[in-house]
Amino acid sequence: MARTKWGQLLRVDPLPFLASSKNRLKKIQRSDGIFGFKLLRDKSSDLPWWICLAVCRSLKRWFLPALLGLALAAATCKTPHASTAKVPSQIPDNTVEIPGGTFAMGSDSKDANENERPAHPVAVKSFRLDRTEVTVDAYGLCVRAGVCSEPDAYNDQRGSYRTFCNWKHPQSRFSHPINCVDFPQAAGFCAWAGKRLPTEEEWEYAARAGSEGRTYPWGSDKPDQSRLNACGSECPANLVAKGFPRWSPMYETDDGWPETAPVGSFPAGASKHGVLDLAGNVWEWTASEYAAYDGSHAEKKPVLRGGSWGGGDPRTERTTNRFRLDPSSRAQFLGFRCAK
Ligand SMILES: [Ca+2]
Repeated sequence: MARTKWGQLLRVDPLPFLASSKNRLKKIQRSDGIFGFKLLRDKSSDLPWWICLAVCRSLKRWFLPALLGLALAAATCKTPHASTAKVPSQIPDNTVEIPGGTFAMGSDSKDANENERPAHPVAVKSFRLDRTEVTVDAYGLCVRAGVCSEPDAYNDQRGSYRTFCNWKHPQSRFSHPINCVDFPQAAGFCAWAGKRLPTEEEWEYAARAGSEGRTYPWGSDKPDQSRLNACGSECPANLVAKGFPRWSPMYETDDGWPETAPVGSFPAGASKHGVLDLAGNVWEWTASEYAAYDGSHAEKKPVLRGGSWGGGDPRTERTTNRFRLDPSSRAQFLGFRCAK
């Protein structure tokens, strides 16, 4: 343990540490006389967080300063790398600009569920949204970088539902949306890519074309095999063949994809700003926890939007439809896109 003029709790001497790495230490002095260091980490560093522990001025007041130092270190040094990380060069920027504005969020229409009511004005600042859902290929880069964990079916579903997880078929489904990811995995990928998950407000604003208030991303026409990948005539037979119950399709035509489709396969379903697959393919995690629009209750569950390849009811594909799950949920219907 090194000794410095600032005390005896310093675990390393910062000078040789600075000389031998790309990390930088910033000296911190609190108003109550406590000294310490904040580590400005290089992304590639694997140095443990305790190296950032604050230094006390003397042993006379060791307990409280050490406690404060520990809290300071945990708050500043153990934040995700991505907040200061460079965007991985392998990830192309496929975002589109969504100009800000005010729109009526939610719906009072006869098709609206209770949690979509009442429609209410919301202002959204300009932001950028991924044009497509995050693919198996892109997510794989994050896994191979050692940042993201592998997707899988959720808990007791693993045995039977694993076949639907695109991660298990990386060669044939590299351009399909990554699915079977929980909320932390989705948020972690976006952070690694220098982005974030969109809020629920941003998602709906983009899907509705703001004040145009579209019922579906493409307009008001009912969903069909040309607009999205939902459960068409191709879907029930595939489920039965894999040993699952048959369920009713959304439309009686074949959209070509019994499970997920490569992202961007339905250009006729694009939003006003060219965002693809906002309806169908996979439900998309948002950054927002569920709260009733009337303020009556809230839940610690992220909201998902957009419907999926398994959707049999066209109402689930509406731009105002809301779905929420426990953040640890993973399923073949769940994916995401990022924003910034
Ligand atoms: Ca389909």
